Amino acid sequence: MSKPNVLQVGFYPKWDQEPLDAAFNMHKYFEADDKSAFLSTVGPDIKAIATRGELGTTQEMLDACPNLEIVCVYGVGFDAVDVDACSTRGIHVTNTPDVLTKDVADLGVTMLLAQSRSIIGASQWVRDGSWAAKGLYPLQSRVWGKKVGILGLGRIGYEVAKRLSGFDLDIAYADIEAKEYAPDWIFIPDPVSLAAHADFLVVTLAASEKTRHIVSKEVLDALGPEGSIINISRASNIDEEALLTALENQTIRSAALDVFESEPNLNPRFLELDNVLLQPHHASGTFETRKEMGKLVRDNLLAHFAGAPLLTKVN
Ligand code: 8YV
Repeated sequence: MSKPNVLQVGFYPKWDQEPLDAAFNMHKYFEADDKSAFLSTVGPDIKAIATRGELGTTQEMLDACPNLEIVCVYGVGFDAVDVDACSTRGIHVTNTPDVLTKDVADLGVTMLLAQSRSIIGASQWVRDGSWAAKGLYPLQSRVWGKKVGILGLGRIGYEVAKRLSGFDLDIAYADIEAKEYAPDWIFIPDPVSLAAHADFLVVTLAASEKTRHIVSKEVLDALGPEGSIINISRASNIDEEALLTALENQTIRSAALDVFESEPNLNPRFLELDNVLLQPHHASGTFETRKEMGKLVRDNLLAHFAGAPLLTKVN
């Protein structure tokens, strides 16, 4: 039997690419110079799309692949896939939940600590000789004892809260309803009130049209000049223009960000700021987790073409 044709939207490491190439005809969209011409040529034969969380699918891809049966996302976030359009056309969508939760939480906590204790700036102070030339590094605000607001207490938010309570921080959270697995944490459902309460606002919300710019100018104003924001979710959850203005005017203290609206090409205003920690969307980027994510993409594809139940269905 011939191998199913799969449209591969982005790069995968060789430990994923080799088994994918062995089981499927992988058509590498990201390597094509003329993407539209490539889609017109291979589209009618495509049965599956394998994509990455931040890349998702475009309308052009869905339209060019009339025989598409399944979209497999290498990532937990599927906001870049039009799931409703897929459901209407009877196309399955899968993602890679759970396997990445703790790595994403680890990076969020690391970013919070690194930014608030100025780890990058202090390292630079040592490296460039400032320590010897200028003396002691400027003092920073204490972390422990402060208040954290977790915006979205899902799997990742929960792991962030659990870790931060170990740093003697007070935890509050917003979500659509109070969670029974968070008995000691304060439930403040309104994002503006959560920001007003918090010294650190950690954004861990799954992104959708409904959560777009949920961190608005009003939320940033409520966070205030002593407040910091950490985003390990999606850029669309924050009004980036309002965030840049708040950082430039120091109406919030600082930000630590793993995601950006036009990533990987950031708004250059970010690069001018010394009160922001910038990370290249790599919260799930460990060998162990990325291998498990790749395996889930593959196992969902294999299950689909074997007529077996999908492992991690979205729709
Ligand atoms: C990945 C992610 O960086 O899981 C997600 O939603 O954003 C990340 O794990 C990305 O999907 C890998 O391409």
